[in-house]
Amino acid sequence: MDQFLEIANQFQLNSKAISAQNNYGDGHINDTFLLKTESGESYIMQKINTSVFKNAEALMDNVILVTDFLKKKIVKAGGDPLRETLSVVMTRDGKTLYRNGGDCWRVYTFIQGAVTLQTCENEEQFYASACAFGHFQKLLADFPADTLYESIPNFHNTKSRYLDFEDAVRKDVCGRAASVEKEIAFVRARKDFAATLVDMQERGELPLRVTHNDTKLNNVLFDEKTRLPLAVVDLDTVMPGLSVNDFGDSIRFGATYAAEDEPDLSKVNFELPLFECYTKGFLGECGSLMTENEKKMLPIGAMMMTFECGMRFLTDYLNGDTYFRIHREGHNLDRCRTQFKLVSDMEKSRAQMDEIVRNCK
Ligand code: ADP
Ligand code: GN1
Ligand code: MG
Repeated sequence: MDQFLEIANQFQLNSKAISAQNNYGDGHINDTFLLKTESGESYIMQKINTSVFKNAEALMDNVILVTDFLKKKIVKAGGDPLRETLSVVMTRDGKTLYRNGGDCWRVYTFIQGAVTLQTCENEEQFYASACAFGHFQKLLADFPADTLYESIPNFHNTKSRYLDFEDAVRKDVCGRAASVEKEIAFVRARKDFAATLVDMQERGELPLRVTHNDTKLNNVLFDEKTRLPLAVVDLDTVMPGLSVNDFGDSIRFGATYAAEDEPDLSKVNFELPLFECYTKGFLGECGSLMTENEKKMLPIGAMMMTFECGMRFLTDYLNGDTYFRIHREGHNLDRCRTQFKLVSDMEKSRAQMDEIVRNCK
């Protein structure tokens, strides 16, 4: 504890940090702490996972560029720049990060009076999250993409994710491949599908935009009282990407009432009404910026992100759980299975998904 307080006090807090609560939130990559100070303020302190984010300084430059840009737009629209996006707290010597041995730390001011959801509770909230991510996309439509560092190269390149998966099967470092033959076959049967969006982007049929790239429901803060969306957080992967993938990653996580790691697959069902209200909210905010191709490919974006994420969980399971934080034996396999169940459901609902998108345009 003392060690964490010592780190916290390297930052320009309003007063001395007196407690640091670990495991705040439910992220799989960084370590999040809730700080409290002598004068009663709260802050979010994070240990950045530097094996995932290779250049944390460049990553923080991105966060500053994006949040400065957003703050100007928020002020123009009459909003509150301290609650509607993240605010970085600098170290005492004016840096965005504090390095301590091999570890790398940052601090954000705590956005008060907000809640996050770990699973979707109802259609209204999912609709609200769609408006938040759609609005985020709209606000960043004129952000200069070439000023951004690519924090994780090939992040949503599903083709290269497929090659990583085959590599993990071939190496089978933990001897787990034999026990997941069914899941391996599921991925292999969709090898051509994996290339669909990457190929379209390479052919110029889908534009690169500045996207969030990690549009999980728990990366939106909702106002505790009004339940309206307040801020989009977790800006580590804001970089050029596909709009359909931002749409799709939200559907993957939120268009079901089950948790991402639900072990009982009978509870994991893709919910078309949730898909419909997300589509309405997202297109309502940024549909006018999107091309016809982008809109047409929204259902594929949903299937792609769900498939990709399941494949990443399986790859990590085969590699010995070195990327995503796990809390129990077989956790990544459980996560993989929920994703593949959702992909199967979506494949069966494809015609209805297309119809919903057509009706929302
Ligand atoms: P990870 O990269 O591990 O997902 P996040 O940046 O998403 O970490 O933070 C984890 C959780 O902490 C979020 O889901 C949200 O609930 C909460 N959180 C993050 N930043 C803030 C903030 N500035 N104010 C209030 N809560 C925050
Ligand atoms: C990770 O950091 P977090 O938990 O918001 C991952 C996403 C996955 C997600 C699956 C940098 O997101 O890509 O979709 O887990 N982030 C990174 O829940 O790999
Ligand atoms: Mg997060």
